[in-house]
Amino acid sequence: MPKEKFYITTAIDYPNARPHIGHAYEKIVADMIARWHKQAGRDVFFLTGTDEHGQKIEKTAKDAGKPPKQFVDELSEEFKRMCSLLGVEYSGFIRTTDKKHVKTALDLFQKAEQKGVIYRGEYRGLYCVGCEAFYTDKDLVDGQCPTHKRPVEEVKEESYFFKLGAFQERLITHIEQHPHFILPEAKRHEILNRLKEPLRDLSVSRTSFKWGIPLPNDKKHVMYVWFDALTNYLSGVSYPSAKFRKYWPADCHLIGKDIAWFHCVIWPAILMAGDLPLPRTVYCHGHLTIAGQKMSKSLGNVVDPIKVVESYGSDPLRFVLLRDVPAGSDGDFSESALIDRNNAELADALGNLVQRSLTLVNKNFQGNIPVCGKLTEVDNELIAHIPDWKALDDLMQNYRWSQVVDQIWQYINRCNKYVNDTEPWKQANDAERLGTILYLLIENLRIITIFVAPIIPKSAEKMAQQIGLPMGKLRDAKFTKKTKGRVNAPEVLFPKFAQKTAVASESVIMPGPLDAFGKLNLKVARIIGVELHPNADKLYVLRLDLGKEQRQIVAGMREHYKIDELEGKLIVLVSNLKPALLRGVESQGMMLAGEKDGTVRVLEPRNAEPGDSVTIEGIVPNQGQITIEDFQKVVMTTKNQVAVCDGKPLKTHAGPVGVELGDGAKIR
Ligand code: ME8
Repeated sequence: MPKEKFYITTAIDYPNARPHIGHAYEKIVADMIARWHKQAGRDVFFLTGTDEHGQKIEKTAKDAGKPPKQFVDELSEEFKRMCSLLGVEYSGFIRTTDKKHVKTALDLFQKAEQKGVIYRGEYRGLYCVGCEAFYTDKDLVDGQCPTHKRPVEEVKEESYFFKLGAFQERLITHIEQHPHFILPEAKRHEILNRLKEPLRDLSVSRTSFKWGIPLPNDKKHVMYVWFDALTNYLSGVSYPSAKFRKYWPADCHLIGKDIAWFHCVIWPAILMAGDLPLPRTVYCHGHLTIAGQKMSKSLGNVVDPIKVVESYGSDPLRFVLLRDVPAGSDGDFSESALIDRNNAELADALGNLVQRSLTLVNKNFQGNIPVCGKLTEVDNELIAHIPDWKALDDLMQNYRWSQVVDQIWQYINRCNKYVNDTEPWKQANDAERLGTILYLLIENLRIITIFVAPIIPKSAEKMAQQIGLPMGKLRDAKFTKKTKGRVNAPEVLFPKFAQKTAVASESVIMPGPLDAFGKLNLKVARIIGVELHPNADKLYVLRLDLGKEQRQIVAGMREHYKIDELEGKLIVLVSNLKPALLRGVESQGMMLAGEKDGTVRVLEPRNAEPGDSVTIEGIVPNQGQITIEDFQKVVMTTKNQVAVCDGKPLKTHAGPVGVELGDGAKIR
């Protein structure tokens, strides 16, 4: 019999910044589901990737001073690296700049045109660049984008439209007739409710930017990013090849709650227009918050999953996210919860069970798995607690992974109780009884290893190696009396971590001071002219020489320096700060100075030349422009009369940058 197939996809992430822990969460859940189905013997295809076109990417690449393709090439690699570090074993990684993807997106667009559901018209709308989406007045909160809380742009342009409304009735019928099409249930109700309102046609092309797939018959238009992005689920399995026919329709699109509408309404309509079958389930997971707050760049609380893995390893992170965030709900991530879960449930419960069992087998039976003797009541009770893999599989097929994780850990705890109840260390005089107890422990560890493998794959592999038995499939996760073999010496599976204070712990995983410093481009400049600001009595207007160019800046130095003290001085300029008008005079950058107890002194890059770079060892100056908010996140101070960030000196090639102030001055 051919194997049953299971095709699961995640959202494809925007590579406009490095991956954050929300991205990691989704990939970890998908990986657990995929691994589970593989262990159940199914033929699994697990697709993930990056969503690389659109105005937002075009703009971010431009700000970073890079061509868009080079920009996404670099960041897409970071998403792959994140997967590899997390033990996320995808079968395919699709990029929307891949040739095969572009071909698929165009093919589907043409199919819809041929069906007569695409027409040319004029678009008027309120566009949020952050969401890559249009809003109506009704959607806005205080006149701003409901997600990004910033103003939307009124846009008017020629556009192609997709007749979304033509599919409304079919969509409603499909959702009503397929209770598993949208999960969790609450999301299904929400979508059905929204579908009571008539659907407006969807604008599916843009002329206002270039970074996208040009339309085949009208090249001044590029395809709207969502039409392009959604078709990744087809191109990722090589539409329209035999592989595509094998895996399509997808069994599960696992996505975040914010993009449910695109997946539950727009995507099925596009598929209907292309005469393609609909996915079986769109599962909308919740979002992670960080210590109770929404993650955002402006709050500076974006957690980098790569840093978490570097500090704790991938399995503790996978475990805490699968254990603590209930399936389908929002959940919180904190480093202290990770440490707690790791110490209690990985190290104390599971690690200790393995350690105790293997030590006893090595000590009493020279490592040979003993023979199973007569079973007593306490043994049979333990056996009765072994979860039925078919029941767990049923839960997994219904995306109830939290319940599965919970039942597995209840079982692990039950095994620990068995050790405490039977006290094998007191049975040294009864070799048969001791053998039976230890047999039961090893046999249960064999089964536990199978169950935990999708959750903590790297540790499960180590467990199998220590127990000396090959990793089984799900159908092997049942008690037998026939297991034979030799165990190896136990090694620590889960090191324990000390709980830290909240502040110290944040510095491990939150972006550190040097991340903010990395945004700066600091240059040495010579002051070649000083004038009084015409409209402000605390400000000077300074003319600067930067070697290859000259600039003008406005500086609040009149209370601290006389004109002749500044003329000819070498200073440090934040050269990539967005120019701003200060009381009517343009300032093209900002000069750095320290302040302590009311005394202000400028940073002095002694013996350097105008135009030289000022940086910290190992940090490459940023080529893109920054805002004043970016600058305000940088924390710099003074130590031994030298300017420092995170304890490291700011330097030119001629040496450290001095400041004539005591330690701990504030540099701005
Ligand atoms: O939406 N917690 O990309 P994206 C959990 N390119 N998940 C989160 C999260 C959080 N705090 N923040 C975001 C896009 N996500 C589109 C998708 S699919 C054809 C195109 C989830 O990088 C989010 O819900 O903004 C989404 O599922 C995924 O991360 C990618 O988000």
